[in-house]
Order: sequence, then C-alpha cells, then structure tokens
Amino acid sequence: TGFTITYFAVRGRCGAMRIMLSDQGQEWKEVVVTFDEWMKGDLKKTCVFGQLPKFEDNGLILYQSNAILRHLGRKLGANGETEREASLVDMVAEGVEEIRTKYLKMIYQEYETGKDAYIKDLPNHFCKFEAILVKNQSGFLVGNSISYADYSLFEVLLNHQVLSPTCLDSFPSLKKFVEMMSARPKIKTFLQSDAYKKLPINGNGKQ
Ligand code: GSH
Repeated sequence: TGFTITYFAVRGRCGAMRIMLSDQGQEWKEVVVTFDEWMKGDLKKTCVFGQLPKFEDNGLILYQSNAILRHLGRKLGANGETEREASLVDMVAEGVEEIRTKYLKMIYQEYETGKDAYIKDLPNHFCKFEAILVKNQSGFLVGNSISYADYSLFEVLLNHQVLSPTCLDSFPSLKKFVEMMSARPKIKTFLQSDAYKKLPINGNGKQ
C-alpha cells in the first residue's frame, strides 16, 4: 500500500495513527517537516485547513487526525464489527478527543500555571473511560474487537503516564487496558523502536 504521513518530528497528533498502523501490520512513509520549512508557508497554503498532519493513501489526501484514524479504522477493520458498534466507536473516540484537546491546551498554553490543576482534574475524565471498560468486559472500549478508539485512548493514556506517573492508580481497568495494549506484539515492537523513541511527545518539549 501507499500510506504517507506528512508531519513534524513529534508524536503529537500522529501518535495514535502510527501505533494503529504498526499494530495492523502496515508500512508507511514519513515525510518530516521542519519548523523552518513550515514557516516558509508554501506547504501550509496547500493544506485544506492550513495544518498538519497530512495523510496520503494511494492518491487520497486527508487532513484532520481523527478523520485519518476513522479512515484507517474502516479500511483496516478496526471500526467496530457492526454499524451500531461503529457509531459507539465514534462516540467514545470523541470523548478521547476531548481529553486530547484539553491536554494539548495545557501543554502549549498553560503548562506552568495549569499543570497541577489539570492533573487534579484528570480522575473526572478517566472515570468515564474506566466505567466504559468495566461495562464492556472484553478489554476493548466497544464490542469484542480493537478499534481506532482503543488506539487513540491508549496513546492519550501513555502521554498522561509521562505527565503524571500515578494518574491511573485508581483506575484498575484503565491500567489493565494500557498493559494489554502495550503487550500486543507489534505495538511492543513499535514502542521499542528508535523511530518512536526519538520523537518528543510535543513540539514545545513539554510533557
Ligand atoms: N484538528 C487538527 C487535527 O486533528 O489534525 C489539528 C491539527 C493541528 O493542530 N496541527 C498543528 C499545526 O499544523 C500541529 S499538531 N500547527 C502549525 C500551524 O498551525 O501553522
């Protein structure tokens, strides 16, 4: 196949899609854009919303990281097993997006002033996902199979464990979820790879 990710040299909004592609046994090409290159503005002008990531799949060009995840979910069979499940997967993934947006705002706009309050508020968000996992029983967020929402939640949780190593301590099902995802052989290999480890989580060096 011909997957290409065009993005900055960070995990950022491509973390989940890279983990997903790895776990699904896919190969892809990375086009790394430097800050200086981006500041010239030529690439930005060609991006539909003026931002990266850009994703290419055999001539189809997509922007918006969550649209890319959904595209891959449908294409690779990680989008729920029925139409009903697909809708639930979207719902849960939107919940993950809410955490991701808050996290990025804290990292980029109020790390010094807002980090402690952010960490204190985390249980109010994590408890919702804990409840979803307890209710669903399969270990995955929806149904009995892995979906793009699982990859997205997993990646958000990995970042939060760096922010606050104890943040999952009161959430046994989330903790088990992270362990289960980390132990999937292809994810394990990817997380140990230089390609993954060399990239900072965020563009401003905060984590
Ligand atoms: N909603 C978009 C998505 O999910 O893909 C957000 C994309 C976004 O925030 N991109 C940032 C960017 O391109 C980097 S993570 N910043 C440079 C700029 O806006 O000029």
